[in-house]
Amino acid sequence: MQGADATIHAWSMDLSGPLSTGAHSLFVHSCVGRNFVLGGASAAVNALVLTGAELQQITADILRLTATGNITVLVVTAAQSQHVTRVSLDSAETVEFLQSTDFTSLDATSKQTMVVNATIVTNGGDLDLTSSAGGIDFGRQVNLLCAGAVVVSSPGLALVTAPAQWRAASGVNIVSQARVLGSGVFSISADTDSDGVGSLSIAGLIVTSSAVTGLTFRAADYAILSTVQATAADLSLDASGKPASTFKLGSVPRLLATA
Ligand SMILES: [Ca+2]
Repeated sequence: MQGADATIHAWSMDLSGPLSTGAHSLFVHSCVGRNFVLGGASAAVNALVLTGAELQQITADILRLTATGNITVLVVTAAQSQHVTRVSLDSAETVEFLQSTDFTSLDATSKQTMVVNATIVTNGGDLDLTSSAGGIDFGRQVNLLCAGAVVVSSPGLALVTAPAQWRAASGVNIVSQARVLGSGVFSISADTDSDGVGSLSIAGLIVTSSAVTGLTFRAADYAILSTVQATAADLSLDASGKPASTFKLGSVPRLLATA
């Protein structure tokens, strides 16, 4: 199979040789109600499983995995995902990231609340996490490390458990209402390559644990769209470090509350 969009609809799959759609997309659907597991080493799970080794056999521009059940993501290394420009996950229930992953770029959409319990790296592009009807829960010491832009979007709350670091080269957009739990520091760097492109947009963020000691934000620009309440934490806003950049305060639409 080479050079065209392709669709696989499967109850189970066992990929032992290369599968290439070249610059085109590969769509894999699980059967109705069947859960999907991406990554890890074992296919011995009662689900449609694409192991890390099988992922490494796939070459595609977009690899889109859809399930009417849950999608569980286990360990994926950069080598295993290197031939796929973008992995796209879409679950009618939940998407759970249980082990650390490293993709070129990634988008994940769940209908119910998404669970992110391990660090996600995108080494070549964007990271988009969306829950269409629930929230997004980030576990303790879960980092987002992104070569492009990070977008976190949900109608329900985004629960961030400090300590945590979100680092992106070209912007961080938190469309969800965020709550910061846990302890220690939650830091966001939205322009890690310090080229002046990388804004931090926050739709609302409230620290709800008195053990959170700091919010440390660095960005080329800020869009604070609603209340940021640091509670007992120190709030630090910094420019991104682009040479000759200046930090101007005074056009922030609402008050930054630290009490
Ligand atoms: Ca940048």
